[in-house]
Amino acid sequence: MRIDAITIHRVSMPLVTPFNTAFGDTTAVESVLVRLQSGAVSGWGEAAPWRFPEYSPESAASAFVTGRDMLAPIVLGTDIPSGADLQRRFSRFKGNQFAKAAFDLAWWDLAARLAGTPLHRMLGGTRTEVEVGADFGVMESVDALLSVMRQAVDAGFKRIKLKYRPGWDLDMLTAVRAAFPDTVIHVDCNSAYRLADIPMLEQLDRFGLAMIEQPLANDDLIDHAVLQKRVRTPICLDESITSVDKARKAIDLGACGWINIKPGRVGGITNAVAIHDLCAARGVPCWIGGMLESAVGGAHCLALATLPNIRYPSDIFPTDRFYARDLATPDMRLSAPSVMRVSEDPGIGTIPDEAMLARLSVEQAHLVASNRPAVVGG
Ligand code: OSB
Ligand code: MG
Repeated sequence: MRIDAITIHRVSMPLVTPFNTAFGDTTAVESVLVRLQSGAVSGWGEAAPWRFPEYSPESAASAFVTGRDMLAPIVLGTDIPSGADLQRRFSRFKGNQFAKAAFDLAWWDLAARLAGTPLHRMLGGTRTEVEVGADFGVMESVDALLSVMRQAVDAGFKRIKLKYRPGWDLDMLTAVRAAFPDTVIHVDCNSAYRLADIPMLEQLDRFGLAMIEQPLANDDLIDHAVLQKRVRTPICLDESITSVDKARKAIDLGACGWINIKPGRVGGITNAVAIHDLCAARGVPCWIGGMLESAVGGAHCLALATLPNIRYPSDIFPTDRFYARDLATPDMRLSAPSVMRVSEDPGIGTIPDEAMLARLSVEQAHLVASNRPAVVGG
């Protein structure tokens, strides 16, 4: 379809409670929203690299500029027949996966809306209800963590993910396991450790964790393969998997037993589906990760989580877990304990609320194609 206009917003969404991880402590999530317009129909995408390049080398500010000055010009006024075509055009620019993802997600929402089809059906999803998990950051005390974990277990969450970093590590897990001997738990280290930490990481096998998420450097595959030979607990790669090629190399090296697929981190839905299919063919199970996106990004994650090789509850949360009010409508809600139902409306079934978008936007750009036939570049 021809892209007649593009709008890009950088937003800052205040959290109801800080989210503290090995890469930093955060009180507001910075995210980039892209709207691609074709005739009278618009599609929305979102990618949330956050304010600082702490999780990955990108920031919301860099993704906004990359989108406005580099990606939008090769999209505007041209016909984009497929996600693969969009990715081929973007491939002349290295990296910048979150910036690319915001456009790719918008393309998929637009394509599904133009077809009058829910996105999950267009992607070949095989379920309409998705399992989601509970997540807890580093808290002020272990007692505080135990009390929110009790609420989550009582509410029926089927797995709990705990952030893990120096100072919030083996002692915390020992207390958690004593209080919750049978709960499915995993830890997310957000790349806090190095091979020198193998003695500590080997001790994690004692806790019967479902997996250890991203223990080593954000751009590493080789050291994770070394570590995976030393621990029984499967490693789940998050930060390290930024492309289909990285996923293939991780599997070839034996660097992980699971892959967490985040559409933002891998450059969009086109690549997320390709990684999903590769992992399915290679027998590596996956789940969908999140970056505390608004319900726009959350709805895209839900659609991806309907794919068949998603085999563990995903990081998709109800709006009220992190936000007083969602940027988008409808917001995210559980349909049953630990379960969300995917929208049957065309596309993702979710759009930003105009007033919320105006209130939360830090900067925005609006580009309109001229009516002359465009020359395709790239
Ligand atoms: O590493 O998975 C991560 C949030 C922001 C940045 C990185 C990560 C996370 C989460 C998300 O852990 C948790 C959730 O969506 O519930
Ligand atoms: Mg993670």
